[in-house]
Amino acid sequence: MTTAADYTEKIPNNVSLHEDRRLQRALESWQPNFLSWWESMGPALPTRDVYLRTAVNVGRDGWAQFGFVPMRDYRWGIFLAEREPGRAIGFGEHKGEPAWDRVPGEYRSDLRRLIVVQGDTEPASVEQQRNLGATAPSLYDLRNLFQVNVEEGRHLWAMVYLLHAYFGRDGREEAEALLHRNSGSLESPRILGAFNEETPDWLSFYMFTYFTDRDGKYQLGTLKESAFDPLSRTCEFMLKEEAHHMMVGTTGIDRIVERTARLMTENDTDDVTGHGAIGLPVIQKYLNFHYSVSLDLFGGETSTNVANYYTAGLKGRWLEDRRRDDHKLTDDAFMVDTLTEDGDIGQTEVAALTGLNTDLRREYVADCQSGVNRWNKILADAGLPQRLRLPHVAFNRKVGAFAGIEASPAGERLSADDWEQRQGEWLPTDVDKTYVRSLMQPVHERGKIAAWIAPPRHGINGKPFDYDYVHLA
Ligand code: BYC
Repeated sequence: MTTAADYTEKIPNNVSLHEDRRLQRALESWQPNFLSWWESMGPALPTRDVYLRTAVNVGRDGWAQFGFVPMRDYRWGIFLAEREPGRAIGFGEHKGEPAWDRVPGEYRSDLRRLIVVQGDTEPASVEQQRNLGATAPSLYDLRNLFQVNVEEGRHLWAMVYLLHAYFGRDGREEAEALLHRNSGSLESPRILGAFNEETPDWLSFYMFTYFTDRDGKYQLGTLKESAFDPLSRTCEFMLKEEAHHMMVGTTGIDRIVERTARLMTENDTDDVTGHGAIGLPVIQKYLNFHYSVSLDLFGGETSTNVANYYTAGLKGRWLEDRRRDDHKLTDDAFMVDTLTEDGDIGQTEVAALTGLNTDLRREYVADCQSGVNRWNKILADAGLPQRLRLPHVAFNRKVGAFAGIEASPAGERLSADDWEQRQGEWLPTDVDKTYVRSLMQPVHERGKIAAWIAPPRHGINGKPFDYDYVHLA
């Protein structure tokens, strides 16, 4: 296998697709369905072409090319990271055995489930972001939105390739179903909660790319450890693209906080609504919402599913090879968040294997905190005393140990009545959402930017901020 993509083929790939005519034909017959899904559910704003990155190689250097591409002609390809010769399974009961090139019969349905769940999130996010182009704060931001969208489309291709190549007829059926479920649909919604929420404005978009894409980073990190080598290699390459999505979220919120802080200090006020910006309390509420729905994406605090996935070698831990233990965990214990017998929010010790969702979530929480620290530094540097915070893990949860209770962002348990009365202090209200939406007026003029966000420090691929990143139709 070479690392470079073959762009002479209908479906660019580095998996020698031409050597397997049946698979090639099957994927070529899925391709028009993907394209019609993209036309009807992908970015709604008509464009002529967009300055986009396209993956061309999976090697360390020069893996992507930049250029103007009509989005419909984007070359969605199939790329697996280079094979690591002699790769051995790193954890679970098969630790030390050679990694698998095929799917072992006994793990077929679990592996398919993991791949389908992963695959389902990718088109879901494109659907959620479909209408954002109409209100982009600048051409730079518009281009980043489209970059994220086309790459999520490619990540769908990555999972569809695995389904077609390794799961026969049920794999092909699952690949079709990935295009039929839709975000927010009542009849056939997307599988995971956060992917049925709306992304109606750009504050939500940046929060989503910060918090929800970051779940993607951590889940892909665990699947990269998988004993099933094609899954491992595809996730490794997806993580490379994912870094840009993280950057979009992190710097997007940086820039909103920066703009708000500047207007607060210049005008000596906490209330920036009169200046067309987003006040810190509203930013905090959006943060609370997106963080808490993203915590739900890790599943329950304790889970037999995750224990089974780990033991079987299907899904590892974040940075598995840096952990200093036996990588089997059969005799280990782990503290997880729980509701105690008295109904208090506390912790309890469980078998380490069943606590692995909590283990991953903790890595994620620490990473989320680093963004909050960055935004607080922007506030501190502006001489402001206000700070943003991550809410408590029990706040606004719909999955896991705290799904049945209500808690404040500080982690105090609340009665249903208290929650009803006070949730508007912590989650975006209709008034907040209407205000944020009122700010979402498109700025599609080269070099210009909306009043509620600061310009970025750097453009894309060495280009300036005022580059014509998108040519509208
Ligand atoms: N909503 O044993 P449990 C990304 C289900 S994001 C609805 O507690 P488990 C991206 C669960 O499926 C990354 N249902 O947890 C980001 C199970 O159902 P079954 C996506 C939920 O199974 C931005 C039952 O509840 N990738 O890439 O250990 C843009 C009991 O579950 C939810 C993955 O998630 C929920 N929030 O963990 C674009 C990786 N949570 O099986 C892309 C693959 C749980 O009993 N998925 N349930 O019918 C997994 O590893 C696991 O399925 C989960 C759940 C982490 C999702």
